[in-house]
Amino acid sequence: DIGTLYYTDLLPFTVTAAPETREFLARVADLSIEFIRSTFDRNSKILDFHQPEQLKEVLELDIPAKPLNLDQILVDCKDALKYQVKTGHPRFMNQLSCGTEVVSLAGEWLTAAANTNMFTYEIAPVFILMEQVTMKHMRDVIGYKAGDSILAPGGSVSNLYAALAARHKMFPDYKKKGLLALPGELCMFTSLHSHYSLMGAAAAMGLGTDNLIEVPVDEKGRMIPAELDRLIQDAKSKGKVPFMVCATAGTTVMGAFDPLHAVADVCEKYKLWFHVDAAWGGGVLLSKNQRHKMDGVERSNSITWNPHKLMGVLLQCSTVHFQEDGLLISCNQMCADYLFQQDKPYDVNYDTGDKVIQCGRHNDIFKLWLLWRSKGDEGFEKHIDHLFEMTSYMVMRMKQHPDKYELLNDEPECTNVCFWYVPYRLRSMKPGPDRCKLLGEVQPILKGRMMTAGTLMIGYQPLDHHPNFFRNIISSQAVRREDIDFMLEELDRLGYD
Ligand code: ABU
Repeated sequence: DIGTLYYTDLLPFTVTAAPETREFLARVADLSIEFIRSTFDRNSKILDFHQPEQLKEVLELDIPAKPLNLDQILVDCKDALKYQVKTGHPRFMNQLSCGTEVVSLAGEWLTAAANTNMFTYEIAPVFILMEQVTMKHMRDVIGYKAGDSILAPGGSVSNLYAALAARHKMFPDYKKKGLLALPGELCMFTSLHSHYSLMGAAAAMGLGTDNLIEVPVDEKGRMIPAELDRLIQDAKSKGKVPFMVCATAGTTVMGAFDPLHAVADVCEKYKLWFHVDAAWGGGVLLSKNQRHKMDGVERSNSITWNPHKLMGVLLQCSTVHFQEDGLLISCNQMCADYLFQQDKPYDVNYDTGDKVIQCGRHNDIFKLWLLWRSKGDEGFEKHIDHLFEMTSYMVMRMKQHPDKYELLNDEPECTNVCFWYVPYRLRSMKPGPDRCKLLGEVQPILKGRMMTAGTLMIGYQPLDHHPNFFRNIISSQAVRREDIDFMLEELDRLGYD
């Protein structure tokens, strides 16, 4: 019975403990497999919600002074999954990143076993080559003829890499001289509906959040290029120095795609860096039916694209691509000679660590590469098309009941379906500010009921002048028409009153 053993009875502490180690890991793998099985069981709950104080009561979280035996360690593993939200459940529609792709999970398991750092070819030879091949493939899909790419810890950091490169391209002396190298106050532009990470980049880079200038959007949430042009001129007239525009391909809430050709035209006119934040929408590039939404992306200088979103790769997997090769290293290189020796016994151009602002870099490539091998481009195209088919079905079903579901946008550009659920008592109320206020109050209450019931999860938020509304996200391959039918019935069951 391995339960009575301790960590010291396993490898590497006991060199003869291969069978015990195998048994322990097999039991952990069984727990993981059981979690996956129940994730896809539509009769299972998505979550067993507890308030934080209650959860602290039922979990044993303290770090002990003395070792615990493997029985307890296995109980800890089981409990951790017991109270975890099943983000791969077909009725979890809460987040842009969800779903459990089994092949990607296999890649993640083996990534953990390999436990390496991606900064040098020296210690990650296979994964570095995988990264090169996969990033080149993504650049080909984007339409870049050359370039460079890197995987970063999340879309926000990918966007930061793009902004750093943009500033470096225009002001290469900034790296050494800092603010003294700048002719004035730098500013960058993005849409009012863009991701908040652009604001974070402006703060982190020392521009100040006032120098992230937000461009108005149209009724679908797309940047208005004429407004971009006007705001650039306005900033210049005030003595500011524009250096970058970030268009969004798939805004976080409404899923809107900014018009990339028109934005590219403005960038060319003013000689500004053109970045596309396609963290969410980038996956449409893999579908012949959908990729027209990103026409013009090939004219960009850089693009963020998160395979952990529409492509369903396990968290986290974010990529940023540059049309110009050599810029990443020129911008970020610090030449730490204890790590990036130039006289290593292989071509050191394969070392990636000096291209990035971090030092240690997690292996996020294996789970992407393995999934892509298993699906091929063809499988990914079907994958993306399925998500959009499910979205169209949901919108069609909601339109059949306009009294119950009020759509913010009845032709979503991505798989975000934004709507208000209207409870019975508000259905006959006259439209106006009072009804609007009540509708905004109802959605969080309904969300609370979903979480308590554990049967459904959908996110909500306000936007501009709109009160709270639901944002339903379909980015999991597990979602079927029956889940959408269930979701509509469940909203009614939980929210009718
Ligand atoms: N990186 C933004 C993701 C936000 C969301 O999942 O809703």
